[in-house]
Formats: sequence, structure tokens, C-alpha cells
Amino acid sequence: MKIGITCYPSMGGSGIIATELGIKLAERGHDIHFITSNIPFRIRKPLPNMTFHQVEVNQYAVFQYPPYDITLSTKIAEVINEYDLDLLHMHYAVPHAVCGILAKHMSKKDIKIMTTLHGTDITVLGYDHSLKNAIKFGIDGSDVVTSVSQSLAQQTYDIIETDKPIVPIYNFVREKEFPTKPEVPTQSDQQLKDCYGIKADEKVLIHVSNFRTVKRIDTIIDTFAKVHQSIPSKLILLGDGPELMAMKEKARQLDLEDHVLFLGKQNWVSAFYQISDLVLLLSEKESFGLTLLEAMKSGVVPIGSTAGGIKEVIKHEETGYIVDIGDSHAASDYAILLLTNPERYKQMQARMLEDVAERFASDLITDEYEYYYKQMLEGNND
Ligand code: GMT
Repeated sequence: MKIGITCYPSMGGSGIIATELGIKLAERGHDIHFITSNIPFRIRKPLPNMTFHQVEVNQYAVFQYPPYDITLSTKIAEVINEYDLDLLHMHYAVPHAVCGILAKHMSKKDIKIMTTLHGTDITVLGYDHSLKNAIKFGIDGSDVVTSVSQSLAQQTYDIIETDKPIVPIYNFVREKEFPTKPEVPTQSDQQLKDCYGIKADEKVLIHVSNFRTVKRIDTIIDTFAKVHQSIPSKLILLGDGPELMAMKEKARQLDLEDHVLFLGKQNWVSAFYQISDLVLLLSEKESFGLTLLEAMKSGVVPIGSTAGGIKEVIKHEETGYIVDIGDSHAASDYAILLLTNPERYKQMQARMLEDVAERFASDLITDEYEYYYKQMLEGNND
């Protein structure tokens, strides 16, 4: 199949899933055309059947704002015609699904469109009255719509009031990018710990995000503060965003500045999971939580909140623990329980790894997308 993919090419989870899926599909022999503002950051080596088409927006004095959406639509239409694409896979309802529909009209080809909803396009933008209609238009005008969890599908029905069927297809990780850590840390793991002043006997908790308020990093620091009182430990925080400075201040106020490590954006998060014992994602909105899955595949046991799709990723008391949003007491109790009971930790880790392999395998999820591509092309998508 000849597939056009549009996503945000930056470090967010939606861009990662779009890129990793593109790589999987290219490895299976499909022709993949990324139509994006930049080369997606996870693409590290050329694949013969993968092409990147850059969207460049010119600035003219007549425009108060550069018209990215129109330029993107024009570029998609050009690529549809030039490469005779079979289908578009748009990640995010606005602007990308809407741009796909516009591009379809511009290209004059009856191309099929799949749209994948990732979360923020519904759970945040969906409440913006000026965008809700555009989101609905993007969803209703797509041939197949997928969401990254059942929870997000339900939220879409509730918030956007569409009756378009929405197919939940979970996030996945390409397994070799997140090798499972060995039981005994390697020399290079200890070297990485040394770089950041983490002692061999200290436990490591990790959180990775874009530091938006919805990620509730305040709850993560409160959780760590309680754990740190009884267990020698460090908290690694990877990422950058609006809450960064406030969270640094919070760590200082709690006298934890030497133990909460703000390491900024990192390209190779996998190395940090190799040295971590627990991953925390205590968000108040989260459609899936790709960072959890990346950490779990690496062998790091998760504690998550009840938000959105997290409950579908972690099986409470079986593959990790779930706590109410804002409940740092419960989160720290579970963390201490796991970190002080090596047998319990090992059992949960083993069950978690089995579950990741069963439900979130990259081949399984790629098969699901491919199945719906075929259904669309055969006209069986209603
Ligand atoms: O988590 C973010 O804020 C980034 C965001 C994005 O749009 O890239 O991630 C969303 O998509 C990921 C991939 O499907 C999901 O795993 C994340 O849970 C989702 N984020 C939210 O719902 C807040």
C-alpha cells in the first residue's frame, strides 16, 4: 500500500506512535510518505521505501498568521497525485484530519482517510467551542477513526457528540528499542548512575512528560518525598514544559533538590529506564500513557492514576498499581511496598512483561492498523 502519514513530528507520544507505525509498515514493504513540518525525531536510519515530504510555510506580509494548515493540505494533495497514494493516515483530528479532507478535495482522487485520536485533540481541544465543530468535521469526514484507548473513544462520543464508530487500537513500542533490563545492572548502567550522582544502593523512580499541568508532577514529587523518607532513592524527571520552574521550586522547598533530578528532554529515554525501578504517571488526563508502556517493556513496574486509558494499560495489583488522581499517599504506600519486597516486585514484573508482550506487541498492533487500512480500501468501513 502507498500510505501518506501526517503527525506532529516532535517528541510527543502521538508523533512517536505515528513514526513507529510508519517504520513498522515500511519494514513490511509498504511505501510510506511522511508529510510533516520536520523529519520525525524517531527516524534514525533511512529505509528504502520511506520518503519524507517537508511542509514549509512561507511568510507573507498580508498574513497575520502563517497559513500552516492550508500549506499542509496543498502539500498532501501534491503527494497524493505525485505518488498515487492509496490512503492517508492522519494523527490528530485538528488540524490534520481536516487538512486530509481538504487535500482529498484538492487532489480530486477519492483517497481513503484514517484518523487516529490521541487524546489532547479531544480531552482538551474538544471543550473549546471554536474547535469542537472542526474536530467533529474531521472525525465524521474520515473513513475510519481510531482512538488509542476505549476510554478515549467514550470521551469522544461524550464530548464531541459524534456517532462515527471509533475503533480503539492501543499504543505499542518497537520491542528492540526498549530492551528489558537485566536483573543485575550492567557496568554502563552504573556509569550512567554515577554521571548523575545516583549511588548503587539507591532506588530510582522515573517520570517522563512534557511538564503540562495535566501531568500532575506535583503529586509525583509529593509521592517521592514520602518514599525518600524511608528508602534511599532518587527521582528522575525527564522532559521540559510549562510546569518545569514551578516543580524545581517545589523540590527546593521540600529540601529535595539533590534527590529530584531534572534532566530535561532526552532523545534516548530507554537508557534511563534501564536504571529505574518504578515509573510514575499520575496525570489527571491521559488517553493511554505511552511512557508507561515504554518503561514497562524495559522491565520497570508502573504506578499510574485512574485517569483515562491508564486503567487499560495497568492491571491493578497484577501488572502495577493504580491510585486516585492526586493521591500521593496511596502512590507512596505502593511504591514502598514494591521497593521493600523484592519477591513481590519480581512477580509483578514477570506478569507485567507477559502482559506487555500479549496485548501491546508491535506486530499485533500493526496488524490491527493494516486490517482497517484494507477494510477502508475495500469499502467495508461502515
Ligand atoms: O502526553 C502528551 O501530552 C503528548 C500527547 C501527544 O499528543 O503527543 O500524547 C498523547 O498521545 C499519546 C500517544 O497516543 C498517548 O500515549 C498519551 O496518553 C496522550 N496524552 C494525553 O492524553 C495527555
